[in-house]
Amino acid sequence: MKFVDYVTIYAKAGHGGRGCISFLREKFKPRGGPDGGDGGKGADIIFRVDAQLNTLLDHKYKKHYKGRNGGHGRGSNQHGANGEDLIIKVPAGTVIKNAETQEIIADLTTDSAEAVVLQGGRGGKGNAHFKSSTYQAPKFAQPGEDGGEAGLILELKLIADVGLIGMPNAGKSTLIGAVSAARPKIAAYPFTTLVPNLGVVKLRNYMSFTVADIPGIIEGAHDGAGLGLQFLRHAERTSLLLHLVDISEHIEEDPVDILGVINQELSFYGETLGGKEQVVVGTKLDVAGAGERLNILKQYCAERGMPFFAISAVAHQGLDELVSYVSARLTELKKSMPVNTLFNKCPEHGQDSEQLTCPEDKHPL
Ligand SMILES: Nc1nc2c(ncn2[C@@H]2O[C@H](COP(=O)(O)OP(=O)(O)OP(=O)(O)O)[C@@H](O)[C@H]2O)c(=O)[nH]1
Ligand SMILES: [Mg+2]
Repeated sequence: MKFVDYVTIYAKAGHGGRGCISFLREKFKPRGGPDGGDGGKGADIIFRVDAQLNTLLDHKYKKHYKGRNGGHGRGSNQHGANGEDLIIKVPAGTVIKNAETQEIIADLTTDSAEAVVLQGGRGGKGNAHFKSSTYQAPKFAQPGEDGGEAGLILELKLIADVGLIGMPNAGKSTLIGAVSAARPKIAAYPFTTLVPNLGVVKLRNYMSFTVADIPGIIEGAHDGAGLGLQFLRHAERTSLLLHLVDISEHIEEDPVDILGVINQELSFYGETLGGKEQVVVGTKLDVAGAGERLNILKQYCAERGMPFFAISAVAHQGLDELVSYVSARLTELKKSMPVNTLFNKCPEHGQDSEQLTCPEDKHPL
């Protein structure tokens, strides 16, 4: 399926129905008084997460959404029908922004989470409302109000605990394939992965964490080289980055230089990634030969107190150690971070669900 993670759409909520001007006329009630009903409310535009979705593809082709208008009020105090709300389904991790102001309107991260992004217009009041002791026969009613309308940017930022980053061919997809049920394409040429893959790593103690395999990055990516930096948005919400560096014997480039190039690109992307905690992973241990490149990288990390693991995803070496470390570290990070994608958040106040109530108003989570 095609992966789309950025679209611009236009949406308009429904217009409120007109209030009615009417007077009761019955055989023995010649002046029955005003009985014009109110107009119905226009449809709201609501965005809702559908866990089955993992792309914004639908919105690439359908770009205009319009909510139904409210029905007009009628005589005999009949209220116009409310326009049925228009629900637009999006994948978990969708950020909705106003296209003009770039303001974030909603960030929908959990299944079934929803947000009213544009309000339907209020229905107008019918003339029955305007009757008073001095004004018995009002000949006016309110028109319905306009519904909100706006250009909206939908941006998908995948929800994953761990992001795999590194040069093309570093072995990112092979790793995710070895530790999860994900089966991405793997090949001996750069840019095999063109869109991110998600995998769930299940541990023996029934814990699990999610990993995002991000397409490879090369020097100059911030200037558009290779696939650019666009896919790094999917690493933004992760708690930990696994930085994969190929340590095979036949590669000439210094592994520390490779690490530096990628980290430079991450800092070009911004603080969210440049400052994120990393675990350095030397890959393809089975073809590391005498281990010269392995040792250079290992020593570099040791000197800087950076966690380092050497693995072979093909020969299944070092994977258990890496997975155990990542799982333990995520648990620690979870404790120290009050708001994190690992938690269910209070939909109203973004509070950590490990607490029993949201302190804002003490409602249970
Ligand atoms: N010998 C050996 N080869 C590996 C290992 N891991 C990956 N490879 C090979 O390295 C090549 C690239 O692996 P991928 O997993 O596709 O690399 P990637 O980082 O996902 O690459 P891009 O998607 O292009 O960014 C493939 O030919 C893999 O078979 C490993 O542990 N040992
Ligand atoms: Mg790949």
